[in-house]
Amino acid sequence: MWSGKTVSVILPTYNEKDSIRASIESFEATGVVDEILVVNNNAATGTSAEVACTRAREVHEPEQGYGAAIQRGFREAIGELVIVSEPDGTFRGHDVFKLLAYSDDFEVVYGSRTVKELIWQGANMGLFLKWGNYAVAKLMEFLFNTTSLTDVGCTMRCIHRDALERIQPLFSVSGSFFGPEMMVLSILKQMSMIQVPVNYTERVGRSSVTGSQWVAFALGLRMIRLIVSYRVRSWLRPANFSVDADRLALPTRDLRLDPDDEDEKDDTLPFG
Ligand SMILES: Nc1nc2c(ncn2[C@@H]2O[C@H](COP(=O)(O)OP(=O)(O)OP(=O)(O)O)[C@@H](O)[C@H]2O)c(=O)[nH]1
Ligand SMILES: [Mg+2]
Repeated sequence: MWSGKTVSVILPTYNEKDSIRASIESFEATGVVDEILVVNNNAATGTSAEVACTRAREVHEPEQGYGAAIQRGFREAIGELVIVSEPDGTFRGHDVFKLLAYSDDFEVVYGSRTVKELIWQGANMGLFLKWGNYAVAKLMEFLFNTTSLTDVGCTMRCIHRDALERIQPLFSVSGSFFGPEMMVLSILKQMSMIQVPVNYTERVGRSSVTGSQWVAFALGLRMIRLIVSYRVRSWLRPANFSVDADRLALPTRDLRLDPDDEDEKDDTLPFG
């Protein structure tokens, strides 16, 4: 539980047999996670046996793909705060506290892996990936005039259940660039959001996406195409991305003064 809300962690898995158990245990060790949901996406043989040694729940998603696996997790998770991460050893369970702390004030909290101080030795975040992610994130920030963004490929994120339900029907990407699609949709739906640095460590086992620079470069181009296409579509058909009037970018906790609360007035307006 965090701030009176139940917390779910979704871990999509494909090729993380050797790291998934330790990853689950690192989230369990935080003491604030109520549910750990592993989405087995036709994962390596032996993965289920590792998961069975923990208290995580496992579901099987037959449709192949990073986006398909995470969307299945969103449909299955029961927490009021839903966190997504990867069980490949690159993220640390302890970092849920960074996301949760900001979730008190924001509907969506995205992680960023491009802050130098938190990139560990051996992490797959060399100059090409770091500046590539940073550049595409700045393109998104510029095109949508939104909050400061420094990464478009970080899986680690936290979203409130009611916010998730507003963008869930719009998800269309089942592959590796689902991450930026979710970011763009949360911007278009004018959610309160922020991106915060998280630790990024060395992967256990072979990376299947960003391990090859060519694959990563092609993925970057597809991400740019997706971002630009959403920008153009939202200009041409704004009704498709309309926002409920009462939902306009307020923090999750309404920080405005309660005009009826005399004590609050005294505390916060010493000269008033
Ligand atoms: N590659 C791949 N990953 C999948 C698939 N389904 C789920 N995933 C999960 O997606 C996450 C990303 O895959 P990775 O192999 O770690 O990709 P990566 O090269 O490390 O890419 P980054 O994590 O973005 O740096 C992992 O948690 C996978 O288990 C799939 O069909 N293919
Ligand atoms: Mg990874």
